[in-house]
Amino acid sequence: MSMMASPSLAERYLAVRAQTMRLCQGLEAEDMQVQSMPDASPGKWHLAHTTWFFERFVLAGDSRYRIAEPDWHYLFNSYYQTVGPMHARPQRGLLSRPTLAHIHAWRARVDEAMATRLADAVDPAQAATVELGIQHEQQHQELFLTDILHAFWSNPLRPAYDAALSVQARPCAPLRYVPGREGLVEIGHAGDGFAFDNERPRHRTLLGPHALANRLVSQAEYAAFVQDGGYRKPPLWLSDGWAVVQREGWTRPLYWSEDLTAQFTLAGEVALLPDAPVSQLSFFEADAYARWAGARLPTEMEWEAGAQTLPVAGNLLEDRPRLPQSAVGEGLLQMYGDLWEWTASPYVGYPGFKPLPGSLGEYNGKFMNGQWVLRGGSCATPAAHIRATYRNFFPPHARWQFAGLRLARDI
Ligand code: AVJ
Ligand code: FE
Repeated sequence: MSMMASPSLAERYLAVRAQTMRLCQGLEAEDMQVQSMPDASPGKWHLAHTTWFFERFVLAGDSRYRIAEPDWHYLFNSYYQTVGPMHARPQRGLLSRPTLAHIHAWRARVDEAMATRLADAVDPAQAATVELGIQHEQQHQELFLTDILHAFWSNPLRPAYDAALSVQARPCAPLRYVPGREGLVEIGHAGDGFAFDNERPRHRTLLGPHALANRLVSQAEYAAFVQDGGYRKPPLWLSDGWAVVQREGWTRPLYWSEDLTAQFTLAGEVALLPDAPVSQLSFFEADAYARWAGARLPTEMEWEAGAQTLPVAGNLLEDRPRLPQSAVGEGLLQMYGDLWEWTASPYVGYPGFKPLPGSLGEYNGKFMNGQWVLRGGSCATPAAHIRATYRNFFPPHARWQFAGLRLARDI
């Protein structure tokens, strides 16, 4: 039996902050400045916003701590209306000042103050806010990678985030359907471990007879949909999805080349990998593919019931990200890691949902309209951050995330 104590809050705080810095390795100040579209943020902004979160929600309540740059709170508040006004999201790329060096210095100062603070006894409410800040920083680690990938894709030189990343083309398991649980099942988070408010309360839900595909949809399978004219057949699409296809001229996944031979990844431009999962899809594309394949997307309840008994293991972020991999093995594969999975479920509160009290109640609850739930985490999701009950969410047209799909069907 291991005699190692679990890491303290202070140790986990510092480890997660250091992990953010590891993701910056190889990036230049210019890379960190780019905002390639209104929905994406500059890398520099992610570094500052996560720091703001700790300064505003933890340190600001401490009379021994001095906020050196109160004006920065306007710049790096994301969407907390009850905290105060904020700089417009689409204009984050205009913030050449403070410089990247200033933001690094701010991070160091906040880390020092946090370490001092966490060396003393912290009351449970403060500890919960620090924990939320840690989980928040982990969410932004994924968003950082997602946005830098989009920024590099937007540059005609198509620079690689990490040219040394291994690109493997290995075969994946044949597509199989695994029957899921039926009847009343419990989903949602209960107990002591961390969970966001949107994962609670644990409650019962009714599942019909269904089966989940054993793995994610592959690039070869998705290419067959494209070649079959999938993006030109209105009956395959939801009405709003078809409108986006028309308006934006979608003909293939966001990062695929027009001739369907290449894709843009964190390793730069590489060949399509037929057996690796198709990624950077919107809900609309995932839904249309499922219809074309004679299947459907799983509901989030079906997904969670399938994942509940599996160990949380897969291609998740440890030190540096790896590309999504092909799936090998038996049973349900890739439930965790590789890519987030779009579900058929709209993002709404569970029965009895209560947002956190105060300003942090703005964290998740106010986004519960017009978005869809994704499950399972991706190659950019920190391994210590994901669990069976975790609910990610994005609008149905969003297609720059590390997101793909798994098929499901009624049986
Ligand atoms: C759950 C990924 C949709 O991107 O706004 C970051 C995560 N929440 N800061 C988002 C989040 C607060 C959130 N998503
Ligand atoms: Fe945030």
